[in-house]
Parts: sequence; structure tokens; C-alpha cells
Amino acid sequence: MTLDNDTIQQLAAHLENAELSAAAVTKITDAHPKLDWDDAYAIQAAIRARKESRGHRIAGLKAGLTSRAKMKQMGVETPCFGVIFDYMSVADGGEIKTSELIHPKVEAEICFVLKAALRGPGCHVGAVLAATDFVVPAVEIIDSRYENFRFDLISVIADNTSASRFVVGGVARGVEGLDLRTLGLVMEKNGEIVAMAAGAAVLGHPAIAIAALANHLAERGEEIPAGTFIMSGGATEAIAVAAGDAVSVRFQDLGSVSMRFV
Ligand code: OOG
Ligand code: MG
Repeated sequence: MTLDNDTIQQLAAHLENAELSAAAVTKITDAHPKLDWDDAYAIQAAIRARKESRGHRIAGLKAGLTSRAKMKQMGVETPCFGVIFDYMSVADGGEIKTSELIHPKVEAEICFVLKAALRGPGCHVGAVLAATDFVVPAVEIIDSRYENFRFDLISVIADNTSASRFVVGGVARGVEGLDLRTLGLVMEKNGEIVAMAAGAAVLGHPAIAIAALANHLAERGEEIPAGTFIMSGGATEAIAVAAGDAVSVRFQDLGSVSMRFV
């Protein structure tokens, strides 16, 4: 930790204002090159506190940069974790207003809802599957607050991992009898296939992303509570969208998720 509380609060306000005014800023490590991982999560926590103090509720947790495709696209090698809020939720088939966003991109994600709490360290795929109530497909709309999506791991964590909107759709299913590694997904934009993957693209098994989150929280003495909705991270590279675009993702065994950008 290198920052004092005033600077943490100031950087949180800076990044949250960029989100709320849909205006990009330069990555914070340009002005603060010595920031570490703990500073980054402290800034993210301060953004969370700002939103909660205005009455927003946490809708779930997310893992990001969990697939090779995403790591390569963003030039970052380590997964990151963030928080999603109630106001970010859009109904399946709904409209997303691009005027509220900077430069949105879409990601296809397998999500988990827990029936039991998960606590690290040592959390693993088996523990995640045992604690999973059901999996459900979603599309995350990420919108980095940084110019041209140019960031490093520290900057993106502080920016709450680009969390912006999410659409849950399809069919919720228990994990028994589902092979989440071979589960295929096909993303279409305006009727054309733009990306595809299988669940194994996410750390070899999407449940590993959930285990990694539990192990990350354990370092802070926290757990993932029962009932939590968790996004495991984009399986393909993220695809840029603009007003007029329609996006639909078909997930094998889990139905489809779609939305329109206006
Ligand atoms: C960071 C967020 C990554 C994912 O699913 O990989 C993420 C970014 O790429 O802007 O949500
Ligand atoms: Mg994501």
C-alpha cells in the first residue's frame, strides 16, 4: 500500500466521475506509477462505498481477464476481480443506451449462483461445483474509463474492472450433467458470428475463476456469501459495439442472451 486515504478517495472520485459522465481519463498509473495491487483494490472499494452511500446495491461479483483471449487483447496476464451493481443490470432483449457509455464492448460469460458460501484459501473446482446452485449465461458490457481501453492491471482494478452493464438470460441449470469445459458459445453481432469459444477458454474451467475469487477474498478475510451471482469472465476477446448494433450469444445447453444498443 503506497497511498494515503485522501488520495484513495480522490482517485475513486476521479474514476467514478469518469463513469458517471461517460468521459474517458488517462490511466491512473501515469500520474501514480508506484501504485500497488492493494492500492488498486482500495480505490475499487472506495468506489463501491461511494455507490452504496447513494443507495446502489451490489448485484454480484465478477472475475475478469480469465481467458487467454482477453489477456492477450488487453496485454494483462493476471485475472482481476470487481463488483457489479443493481443499476448495471439490463433485461434480456433490452436496450442499452450508448450515450451513457464511453466505448462499450461485449463479453460472453458463464455465471454461477451459489447455494453455499465459498471460503478460501485452497478453494478449488470441486468446492465451487458443490457450492453452485445453478449456472446461467450472461453478456457483460465492459466500458473502461481509460482512453482507448489502454490500461495496466493496477489501473483496471482501480476502475472496478471496467464493469458497466450486464444482461443475464438463457436458462439456469444445475451443474450436474453439464460439462462446463466443452460448453460452446457463439456470439453474433447484427447476425454475423464475431466470436466463439468453449468454457475451457476461462482458466481451463470457468469454476476456476470462481475459486480464484474465493482465494483472493480470503487474503482479505472475506468469503463469497451464499446466493452470490458471479461472472466468470469473458471467454472470447471483447467485441466493440455502437448504437444500432444487436448482439446475441448462444450458449450450448444454456439458451441465449441478447440486447440492442441504442
Ligand atoms: C477489464 C475487464 C475484463 C473480463 O471478463 O475479462 C472482464 C477489461 O478488459 O476492460 O470483465
Ligand atoms: Mg467480463
